[in-house]
Amino acid sequence: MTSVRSMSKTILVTGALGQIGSELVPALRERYGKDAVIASDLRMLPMGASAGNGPFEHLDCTRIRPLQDILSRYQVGIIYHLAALLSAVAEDRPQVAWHLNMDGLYQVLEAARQNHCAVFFPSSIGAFGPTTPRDHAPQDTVQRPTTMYGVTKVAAEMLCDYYFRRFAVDARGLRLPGLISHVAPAGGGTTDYAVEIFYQAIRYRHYTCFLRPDTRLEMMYMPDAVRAIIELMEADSTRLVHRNAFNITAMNFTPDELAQEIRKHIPDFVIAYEVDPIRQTIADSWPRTIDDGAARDEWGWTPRYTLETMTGNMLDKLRHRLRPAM
Ligand code: VAH
Repeated sequence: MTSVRSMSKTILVTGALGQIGSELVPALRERYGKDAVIASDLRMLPMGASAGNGPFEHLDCTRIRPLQDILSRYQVGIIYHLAALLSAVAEDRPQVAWHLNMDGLYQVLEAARQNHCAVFFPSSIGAFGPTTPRDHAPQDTVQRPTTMYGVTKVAAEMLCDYYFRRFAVDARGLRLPGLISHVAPAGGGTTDYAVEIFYQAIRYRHYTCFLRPDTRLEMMYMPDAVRAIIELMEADSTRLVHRNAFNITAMNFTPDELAQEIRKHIPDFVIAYEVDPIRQTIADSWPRTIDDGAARDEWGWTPRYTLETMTGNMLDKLRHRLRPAM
């Protein structure tokens, strides 16, 4: 087996209208051609939207028949399976989270097995728990998460490994940190503050944060995350020892440190704190920092954006779209 790309036919992306999909789909289309990438989502395309000028399919990936139908109709060779609930929503609706996050992945892996597809699966630092070392959490370590989101991510990592070992499904994945994007809003995660803060800083020069000022978490700017996903799927299979669930990160900071960085660009920006106990408990159950040495060694992962460059870029991009409130 060599790289996934060399054996690929068409690409299917589930959850394409979500936070990652909104930027991954255009990047994949740019790289492989617009008709080579089928975007799909449980949600319908908003009126007048063009799905980034390529094919779009309405798909509930927990149902295998329509999934199979798309795989054979488009001769799909790789599935980027992004459809999932994020941590805070999953805590609010644990039964729905289990159904979407687990049944969705199971059907995707089964369909991939039957149609000889490779699979990308996004795990998360949420796959760790309070008994994981809180600093420099290793690649291989204790994973006893206390959230439904984390439970589904650990089970999913194991299911991907199982499908590779048992059926040779080339299932690869990353443990992503909090993702920061100016394209799509975050949707129900614990790290959403690091996206919302930029919108509020430009509009109101004020943000009320739902995490404590000293809550340190790993983070990454979306262009780095999109590049990491593509690089992993193109990596030479023979170099991959882990294959699935690589720790990766680019930066870590606290809300207080992010606010200080924003203040370098917007000096009168003010941050206030109103802690949401549910999201704070989730954040406190995750490591503060992780070790991404395996990703660096096995497929050459290197982040490009730091806290400073990400902040400058986010503010530049958003200033073009948003007007400050009067
Ligand atoms: C969440 N952004 O907050 C996601 C992520 C690292 C956390 O998986 O749920």
